[in-house]
Amino acid sequence: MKTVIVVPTYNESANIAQLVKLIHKSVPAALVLVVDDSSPDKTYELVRQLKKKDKKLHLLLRDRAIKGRGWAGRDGFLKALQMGADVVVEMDADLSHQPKYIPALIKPIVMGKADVVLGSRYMPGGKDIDRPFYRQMTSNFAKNYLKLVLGLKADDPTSGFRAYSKDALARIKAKTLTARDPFTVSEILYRCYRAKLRIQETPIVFVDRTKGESKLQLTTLLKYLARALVLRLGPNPVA
Ligand SMILES: Nc1nc2c(ncn2[C@@H]2O[C@H](COP(=O)(O)OP(=O)(O)OP(=O)(O)O)[C@@H](O)[C@H]2O)c(=O)[nH]1
Ligand SMILES: [Mg+2]
Repeated sequence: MKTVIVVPTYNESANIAQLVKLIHKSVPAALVLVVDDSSPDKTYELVRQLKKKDKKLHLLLRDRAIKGRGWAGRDGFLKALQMGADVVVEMDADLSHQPKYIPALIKPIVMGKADVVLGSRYMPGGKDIDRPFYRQMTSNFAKNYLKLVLGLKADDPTSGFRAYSKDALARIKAKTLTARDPFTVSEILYRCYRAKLRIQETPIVFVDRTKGESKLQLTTLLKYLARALVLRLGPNPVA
């Protein structure tokens, strides 16, 4: 089974080399596809350099004018399928998602027991970083709200560390994913539920980024809550 690890990047030059190294260590046979939106810090240049000595490293360079975590992920999925992937993993580049968990994420799919596996911070064995109290409240509320509004049963519906089978990406019509930004994780999971895919979770310990800058703002999070409602009230996206 061919595995492709999709890593969307925007200004991750401080992290990408270390991440690629750790991915190879954890899953030596897997290919890594960095999807960079022409980062101002030239993350893509660094990847180009690394690629010269690393046949398992690939780069999908997108125009900055269409930048976005969601669209980058979607284009990464499509490219991974073109590359012949049977299993596609998506993870952040900032080392919050530790590559050592990749084998546990892909195993249920390889064994034919799941279509989608979520790396979960909120199940026994999993852990979120120690955030300030208000941040914990927000993420807890967001999680429960999404579960209620979208009917999701997962412990960690907003986790961005996930594995999908090739068939899962076809069933959710990855090509037609609309969310340009990080709301994409909710849109995708909702589609997985509507497509009645087999979803499993495996515990992960989430580590706070130590290098590079955060891109998520509180106001954005509030907008997501409204968008979840719109998604739920709209037509079945996988019909
Ligand atoms: N290609 C691409 N990647 C992006 C974009 N925005 C964010 N990313 C990447 O998506 C991943 C998650 O983004 P983060 O900024 O870490 O978001 P976060 O984890 O919610 O925030 P932090 O608290 O800073 O970790 C990282 O690998 C980013 O580099 C974008 O517009 N385009
Ligand atoms: Mg992050």
